Amino acid sequence: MSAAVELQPALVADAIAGLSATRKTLPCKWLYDAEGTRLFEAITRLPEYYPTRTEVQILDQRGRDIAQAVGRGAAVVEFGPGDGAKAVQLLGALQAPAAYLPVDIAPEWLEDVAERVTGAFPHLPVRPVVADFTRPFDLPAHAGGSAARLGFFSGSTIGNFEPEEAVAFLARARATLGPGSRMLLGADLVKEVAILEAAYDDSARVTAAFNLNLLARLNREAGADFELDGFAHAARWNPGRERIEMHLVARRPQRVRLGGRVFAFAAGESIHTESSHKYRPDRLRQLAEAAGWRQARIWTDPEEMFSVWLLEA
Ligand code: AVJ
Repeated sequence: MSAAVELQPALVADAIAGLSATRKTLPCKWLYDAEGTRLFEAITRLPEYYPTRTEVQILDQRGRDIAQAVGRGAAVVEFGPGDGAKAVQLLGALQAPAAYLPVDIAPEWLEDVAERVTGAFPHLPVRPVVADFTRPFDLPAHAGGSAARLGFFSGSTIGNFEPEEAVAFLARARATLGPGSRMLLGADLVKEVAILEAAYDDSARVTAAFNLNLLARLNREAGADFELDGFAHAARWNPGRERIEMHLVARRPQRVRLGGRVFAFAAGESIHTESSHKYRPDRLRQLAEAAGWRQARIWTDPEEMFSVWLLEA
């Protein structure tokens, strides 16, 4: 029996829009289907991919200091909890957290996260919130009671937004979390180009597989006919915008069908699939302030690879 995978109208629409542009592009959120999520988790364990382990190290080594700065009884609202491992780490460090509210667009994931956190903290109220946090949303009324809210946005996912989008996200998060709230934010820092490029072009080629999986997904869920060996993964540092860009570069001229259209590629033409902005602390502080937040604290690892910020509304 052939696996009848349903076409995803939103994916088809985004792909048509992105591939019709002069500089072809696809939104990075589509990288995370089941296979993409599995590959991303493998990326976080690669020797070259320092962000996850460095952030975990900061949360671990500075946990007491972070807990003191946050204070007792915070209701933690996590934007994009992943597998929930960092939530368990943070909740374990905080003093008497009042509740945990993971926010994600994928309900199946939220159930796994809720189970994991409840397994670790059986008495902690856990209230999953199904929402796309790249758009405005409200928390359920009374979620977390009257406890002060602590937003948690880890992994430098903030870097996947354009800077203007990052400001818009931070401003919306401030409104969603409400008066007197705080935000714990993980952000990757500008560093030597060789380290950055290796982190996004690893020698085991896991990141290449992660990027190319997007084309396989378009074939499965958007009815496209990409030849997977027709494209190569590339990770490039853009010095003007201080960001790593992932591209899928056509190895030869080709035509691809998708959604009843044909898209032509010249040899060397690329699809821009993700930007991962790296920040200098001054610049991120500006963006946070433009969104109405004040920096209360900033923690980094000894080599200043990664940063964790406590922002106050
Ligand atoms: C989604 C921000 C955690 O940009 O570093 C990893 C995604 N892309 N390797 C990042 C990613 C390629 C990652 N984050």
